[in-house]
Amino acid sequence: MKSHILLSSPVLFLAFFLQAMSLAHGHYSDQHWYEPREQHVLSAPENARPMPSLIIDTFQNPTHNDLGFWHGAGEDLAMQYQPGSMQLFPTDPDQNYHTQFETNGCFSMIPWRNQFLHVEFVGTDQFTVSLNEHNEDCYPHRAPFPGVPDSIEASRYMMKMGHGSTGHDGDGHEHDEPIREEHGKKQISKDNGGGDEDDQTPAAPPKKELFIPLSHFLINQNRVVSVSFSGFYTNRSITLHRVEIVSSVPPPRKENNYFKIPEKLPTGELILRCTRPKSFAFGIDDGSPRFAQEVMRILDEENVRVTFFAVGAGLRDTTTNLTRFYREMLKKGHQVALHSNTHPKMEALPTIDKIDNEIIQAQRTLKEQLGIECDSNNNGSVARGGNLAVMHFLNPTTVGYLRQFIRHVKGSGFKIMRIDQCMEDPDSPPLS
Ligand SMILES: *[C@@H]1O[C@H](CO)[C@@H](O)[C@H](O)[C@H]1NC(C)=O
Ligand SMILES: *[C@@H]1O[C@H](CO)[C@@H](O)[C@H](O)[C@H]1NC(C)=O
Ligand SMILES: CC(=O)N[C@H]1CO[C@H](CO)[C@@H](O)[C@@H]1O
Repeated sequence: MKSHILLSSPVLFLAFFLQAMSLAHGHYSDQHWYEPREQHVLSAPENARPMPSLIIDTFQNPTHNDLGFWHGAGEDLAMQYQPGSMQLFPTDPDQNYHTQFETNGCFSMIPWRNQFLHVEFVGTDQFTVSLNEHNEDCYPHRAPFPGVPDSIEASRYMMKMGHGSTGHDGDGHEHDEPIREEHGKKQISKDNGGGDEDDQTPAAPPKKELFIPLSHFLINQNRVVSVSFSGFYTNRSITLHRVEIVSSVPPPRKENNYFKIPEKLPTGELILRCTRPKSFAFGIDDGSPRFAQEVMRILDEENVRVTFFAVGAGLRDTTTNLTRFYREMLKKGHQVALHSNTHPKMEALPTIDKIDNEIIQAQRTLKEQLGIECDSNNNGSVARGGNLAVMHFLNPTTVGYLRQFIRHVKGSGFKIMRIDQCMEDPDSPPLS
């Protein structure tokens, strides 16, 4: 059967013209405009896999992807670049690697919304893949930047190649499922200008592939900023070779263990902003007991209500006095909310049960100790549009800034309130 495939092309309206910007610790430099591609029709040869619709990154450059935009690490992720690949050496689930669709505005993923994110890599599959939404203004100097991500567990979307499918080296595969060069990949690399056809390096570790329907990423696909890799459960390395959008996935076959796209698992909504106009809220996380009374005094004197996120284990430890502190804060009209049981990095926990337990134990403790039923920022962020601040009271510096920060926010014309109030939760108490 002969098929003709129409590739939709991005039509980009670049409404924002800005200078250099930075994301976390990564630096953007030497930026390029994304050149809209020409609309073209391709005819695919019989039985060929459809040509890729959009190649995002084949790691031909250490700082830019194939679209001409920045790729690099957030946080302190160690990396090693080689032409054609980027090896990541994660030590922490919060570290992340981004490859951007657009630098100076929002990228619309709508033309590809029925297609698939395809990633080729070598190494562990214990990580998450995120599609990151830009902020409402499509402006990197407005907070929050980036906006919300939706994250997907890579391991669920792996195309696992079967053993013995081509069988010249028997079945002695101790480690991870090998993916053979013969399946699918070569057709994709042709688009790259070929070049590695006789690259038969026998020691090269097998490449792995994953396919994620873009529809599984529940973000506003009209304003996408990047694809990122994060949530590293282990410290085993990952070598990225190719990130692209493709129009189809290989059909289920014996060789790929009858690969089938899994169901989308529900993901929570990540909230980075207050909704009430001119509101501003402090979420104050775990703190050190020795600063608690000072925080209380500042909040009393400044007459603001905040939301505390309490860690269960700290409440159960009577030497911290935190249960008495939070009881008093509740009486004063502050909100106390859940901040896990022992404050681990959730994505680093080995099982879903362990993650659930962190929440369940903390819910139990908040109920027992405080009778509550549970269902990063700085001053510059206010000017940039941020209105939801995460605070701690763990060291004198943050506590020292608290009053100054409150006054700066008030002075900027915001009303400070609890998070449930700034999110206009119908169950929140009226503003005082
Ligand atoms: C990586 O993790 C393993 C166990 O999970 C540990 O033994 C090893 O020391 C870690 N290596 C680094 C560099 O953190
Ligand atoms: C413990 O917290 C309560 C409530 O805030 C406070 O009245 C009391 O002085 C605190 N005790 C110590 C030792 O800090
Ligand atoms: C503590 C701190 O960083 N303060 C700064 C916050 O930003 C304002 C300008 O928006 C500066 O004036 C403060 O010094």
